[in-house]
Amino acid sequence: MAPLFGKRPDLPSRLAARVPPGQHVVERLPVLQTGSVRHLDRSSWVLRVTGLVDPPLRFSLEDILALPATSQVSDIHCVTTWSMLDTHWMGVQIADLLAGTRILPTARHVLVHGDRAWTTNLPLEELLRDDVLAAYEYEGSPLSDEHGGPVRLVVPRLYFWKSAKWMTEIEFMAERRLGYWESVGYHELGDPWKEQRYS
Ligand SMILES: Nc1nc2c(c(=O)[nH]1)N[C@H]1C(S)=C(S)[C@@H](COP(=O)(O)O)O[C@H]1N2
Ligand SMILES: [Mo]
Repeated sequence: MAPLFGKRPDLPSRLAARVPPGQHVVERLPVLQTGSVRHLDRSSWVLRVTGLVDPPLRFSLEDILALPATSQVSDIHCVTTWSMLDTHWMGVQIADLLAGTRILPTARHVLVHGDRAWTTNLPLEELLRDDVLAAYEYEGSPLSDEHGGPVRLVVPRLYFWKSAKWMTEIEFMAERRLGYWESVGYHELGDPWKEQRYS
């Protein structure tokens, strides 16, 4: 008997192999955040790259749009057990974003800041993977407020709470500092294939 997958009981087995343990597939990307959806003014928004980098960087949305663009199809896995397959994103790979600076050898961790003090932490090597994007388009349209526009992080290999919406700062640090969910018991890494939901 074929296993059932929540809202997609018809899921063919070649797709089922892409769904981590304990997850079910949804057809639309839910909208989730702490508090309400933010609206950031596109003309005054800036992204800062701070901490253990030389020099620090500061990007307007125009600056981001002028960097080399990468489009990518990713599977997204939320710790609340939904997964969405084949999401389409356009944005800037982290290597392209950081081309104008040098990460100091003492940097080991990053804290990614969203709007209003919301943060999430990542080990440096997870940020530097080539499937991590500073994304500004979702499914062919500019990223909406609901999904974190103008620019959000997309970290497909980890549970979706690592993908900071309304991104305003990427801070490089020597020591780990826990983000919003990590500090209340979510796993510090959050690998969906290892079901690293809570610590
Ligand atoms: N700034 C910010 N980013 C955030 C969050 C948040 O509360 N604030 N929530 C995270 C969580 S828990 C999830 S599941 C995803 C949801 O993204 P979506 O609304 O585009 O589906 O955003 C992540 N990024
Ligand atoms: Mo989430």
